[in-house]
Amino acid sequence: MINLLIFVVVVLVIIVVVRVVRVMELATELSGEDDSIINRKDNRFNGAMMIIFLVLGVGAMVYFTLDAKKYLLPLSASKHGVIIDKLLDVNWVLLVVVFLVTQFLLFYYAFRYHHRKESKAYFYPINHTLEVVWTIIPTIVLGGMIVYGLNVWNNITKPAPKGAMLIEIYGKQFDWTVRYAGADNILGKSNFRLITDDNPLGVDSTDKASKDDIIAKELHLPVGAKILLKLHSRDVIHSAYLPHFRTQMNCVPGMTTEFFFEPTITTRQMREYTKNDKFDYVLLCNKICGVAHYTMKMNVVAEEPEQFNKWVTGQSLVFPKPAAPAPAPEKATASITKP
Ligand SMILES: [Cu+2]
Repeated sequence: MINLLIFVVVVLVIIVVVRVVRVMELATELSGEDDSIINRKDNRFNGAMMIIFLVLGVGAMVYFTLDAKKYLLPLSASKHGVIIDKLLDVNWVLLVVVFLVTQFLLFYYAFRYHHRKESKAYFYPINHTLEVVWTIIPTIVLGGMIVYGLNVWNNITKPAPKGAMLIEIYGKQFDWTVRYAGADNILGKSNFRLITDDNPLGVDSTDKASKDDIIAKELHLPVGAKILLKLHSRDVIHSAYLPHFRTQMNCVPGMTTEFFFEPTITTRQMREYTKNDKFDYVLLCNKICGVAHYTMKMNVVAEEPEQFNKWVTGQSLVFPKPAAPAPAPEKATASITKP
């Protein structure tokens, strides 16, 4: 109902504007003025419109930017995420300052120097100093940003330290499976030729390291741990994306990719921070990989190491140990007792 009312109001406003313009045209005709000649009033009006456009435009930009804040990710839940966010913040501050200054000058000058019959443009052919200044300053600023950005990039893609906890993330159309390396922290070898219904990751059962590997349908991460994700795909290119951890890496069939990160905030803490009891971290596919791409997500739980250990020990092994055979019933044996 409210939408219908808004629509009716918009239509009425358009009709009123059209009528007012027509009345103005008729008034000009009656006064005998030639409206094809741009007069001083027109120029002043256009100049003033420049300022109105500037104020409305910047006002709308500020309003919509603040309004869109609710759609942004909450604070970063990983160590390297903090430096990525800072890099973005620095970029935004620079962009916004330059944008505001240039837009103000652009529209203010259009207003201030609108055409007047008596004024004449000042001929100003060249100024080398000015050109040097506006070339050198952007060069230094942009050069600084590139060096800063590369530094951050090298920092987040540096090799994982020895002993980092290995977790395999395996993507296929259209779900994820997780494999933990177990007590030895070595993921058993895998090969796509070994994939069966019972062995969806094609793990090699003859490899000793695979004996304690654990398979799971939920990704649990102990906070404070150093985690090295090993990423695989069975079919097409997927992209494992953990937005809250500022982590993303392609999963490419036929090769292993990896990403090292350190989670810092548990799910419980993030629920408190976002004041949302239903908040959950999520692993998404961020590469359009087929018709059901959008369904390709997995729940992620970040928790204290003790809780994580409890959870991981309750998960099933990739190759569950065969149940021990039931003990044979004791045979009644005649015993000879010496008198
Ligand atoms: Cu995918």
